Amino acid sequence: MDKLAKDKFAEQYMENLQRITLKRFEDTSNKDRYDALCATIMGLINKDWRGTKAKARKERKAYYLSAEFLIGRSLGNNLINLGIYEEVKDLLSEIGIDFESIEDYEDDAALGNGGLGRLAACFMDSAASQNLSLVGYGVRYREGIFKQEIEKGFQVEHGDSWIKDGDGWSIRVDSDAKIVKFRDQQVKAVPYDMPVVGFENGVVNTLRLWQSEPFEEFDFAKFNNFEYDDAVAEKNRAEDITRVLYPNDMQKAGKLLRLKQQYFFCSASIQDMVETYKRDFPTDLKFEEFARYHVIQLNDTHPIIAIPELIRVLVDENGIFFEDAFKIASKVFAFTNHTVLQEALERWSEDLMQEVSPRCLEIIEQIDKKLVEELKERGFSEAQIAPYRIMANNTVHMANLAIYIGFSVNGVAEIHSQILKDDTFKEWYRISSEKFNNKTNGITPRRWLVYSNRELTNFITEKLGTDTWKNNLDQLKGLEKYLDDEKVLEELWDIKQTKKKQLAKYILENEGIKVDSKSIFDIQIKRIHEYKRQHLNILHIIYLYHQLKKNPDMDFTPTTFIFGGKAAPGYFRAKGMIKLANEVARVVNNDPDVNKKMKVIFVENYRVTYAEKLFPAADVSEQISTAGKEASGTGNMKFMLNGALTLGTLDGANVEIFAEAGEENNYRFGATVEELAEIADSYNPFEYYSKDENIKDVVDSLVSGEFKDNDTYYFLDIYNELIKPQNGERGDQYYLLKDFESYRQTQAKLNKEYRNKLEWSRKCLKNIANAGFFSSDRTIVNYADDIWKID
Ligand code: GPK
Repeated sequence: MDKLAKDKFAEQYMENLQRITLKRFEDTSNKDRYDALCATIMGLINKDWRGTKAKARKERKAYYLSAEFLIGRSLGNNLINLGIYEEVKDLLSEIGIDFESIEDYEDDAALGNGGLGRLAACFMDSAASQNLSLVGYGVRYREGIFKQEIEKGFQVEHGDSWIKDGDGWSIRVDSDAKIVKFRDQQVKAVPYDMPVVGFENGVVNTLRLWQSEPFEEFDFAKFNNFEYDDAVAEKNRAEDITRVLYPNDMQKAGKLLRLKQQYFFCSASIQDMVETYKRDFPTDLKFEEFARYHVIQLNDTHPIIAIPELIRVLVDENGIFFEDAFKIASKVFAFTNHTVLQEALERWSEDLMQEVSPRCLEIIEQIDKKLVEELKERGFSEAQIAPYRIMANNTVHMANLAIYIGFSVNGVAEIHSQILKDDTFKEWYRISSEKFNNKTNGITPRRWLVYSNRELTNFITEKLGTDTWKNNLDQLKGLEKYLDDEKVLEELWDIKQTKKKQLAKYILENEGIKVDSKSIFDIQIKRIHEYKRQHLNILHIIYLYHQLKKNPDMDFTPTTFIFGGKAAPGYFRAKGMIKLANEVARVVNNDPDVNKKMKVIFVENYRVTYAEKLFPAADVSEQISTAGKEASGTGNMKFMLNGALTLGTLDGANVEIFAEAGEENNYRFGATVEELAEIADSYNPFEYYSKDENIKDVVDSLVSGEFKDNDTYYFLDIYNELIKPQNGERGDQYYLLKDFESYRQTQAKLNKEYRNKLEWSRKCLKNIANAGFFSSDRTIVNYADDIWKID
């Protein structure tokens, strides 16, 4: 900003502050000051926003349909992308406002569960930054993911009404409201548009989130008739649809309300596209050309109902023949899969589908019929057709619908996309191999480095002699010339120390525990899940604890083990894992024999804003999922970019991280997908338990009374799962005991090697220098070039 722009910004800010509050400056609260800053920024970007919209009119655009956008805070990120972060901070400080205290006023927009939702947010940032016309469509949940409190070591869930004090980053567009018709109910879908500011390029894209509302706020006739309850019932029923985000990731909810949410936002979005198309091409309207202007990326199975909805709108409301509508749809839709876990692949019962939209169900039946005819024509038998069926046993198989109609099916990392072809969707791959492709995930370097690690950002800019790397992340490769420069390696080490001290301070303030910032920061932050194996990490901590108890002078580099993550409220075992982490933390942290050498922290309410402090401070990135189960992971990339070394299995994007940065610069352990496939039928965890003393010791400690679960049977449940067959399945579904020894040895190796500061720092630099591939700028350009065909 030049002097003029700065003065103008300051003037606008003061004007907004006064207009919003009617108060004297001295009397304004932090909340007032935060609100005024939002308003000023919204004013500043308004022209670019309108400009971007105008330019993209009548152009081919991509639409990202996603039930989740895990945005976090917007203030800092928007200022960074506008290129005015430092200036605004200084400017505020000149008028006596501390930026950080007003920044803390912003609630996270936590409209997602984890990786899938955060990926959508990173994609929006990258598309705008790469000047790509991408419109995001989603749900404006009034309640985001629950707030997690840890009480006595247990997770307790609380509501997250993030917009109760207003929402400075949205514009309500009443004129674009739609009517969504369910079998038994009609509601208004009101769009709230959020700006997506591109990185220093004048582009502002749009994320449009739909909120459900009644047609009439209040039924006065009923009220006058003394039917008070009925008067508000209809309003509540309408608002219920977007009331709350379902807090399970990787698990189909199977609930009517959830399907209603999906149909709600998909119907509104499809109507929006069709209406806009008709408005933009009033005279020369040709629906055959709809696919020339629209490509819709379906973020997992949740928005797949958009397919029958598009066909419905074309056929029923625009007089198109079914066959033609089908053809249009098959050029418009592309599908991304995010998991191979069967429990996440949505299948809806016909009854529920009927409850939500009988017409869509009819269309799905028609599509299934067409599929069956086609396959019969190709000589497939009934039995051969079965795995392809979109409707079978009174259920609708959403993934099959998307793969049949869609022109593209992609996984989110090389290994994952291969498993889709070999296993999950192998039948489809046999007949439609051309649809299958990979798009390895990425993360936006603006939020995950420039914003959250100012120190490392400055270091990189100084070393590269330019800051053009911020949207050309491959340039980080240039850092390799410092791999043997001891001074630079020390500088990098010191930056990590700074970030660790900052985190230690934050942890003391928020968790009330003092940690040694000189210790190794070993961090596992992600949703709590058996396949992610936080309990492998915990069992190993118990092992170390017992070793240190026996031998306090053991050769061991002090380590702080940090966990963070939420469990789905109905996921018993995951909640047990949280209790176990907290209980081990309590025992270890309070044991004076060991607590100078190790500490265990479970951070409360892990979320985007906490993540921004954790990633930059990590020495070790725990990516220890069972090989083949983690589709990609994206936290692994955030750690890498911030100079942490990966302790991980050959799973998801870890494989590509090892390939880019060199396995020798990270810590790989554990069985591979192939090795696990080989032993799948013969694996006997009990053998590992009885033959390996270390394993026996830690597994037994789950039920010995050393760690207390307050009679919830959480720990017994974990114990049983590890060594006993469970309803017909063998124990240890996720091969913890199989991988334990390999994990133990690899931990021991890194624990030793950490002491060689220069060598460690060299590995960190090597990782940072090779993190360029994991920019979501690269991912989004891959989508744009290969799938969307937009420039
Ligand atoms: C996958 F299927 C799902 C889901 O429902 N939620 C979710 O967050 C994650 N994911 C994968 O588990 C990660 O491996 C992946 O990196 C992320 O989606 C983004 O693709």
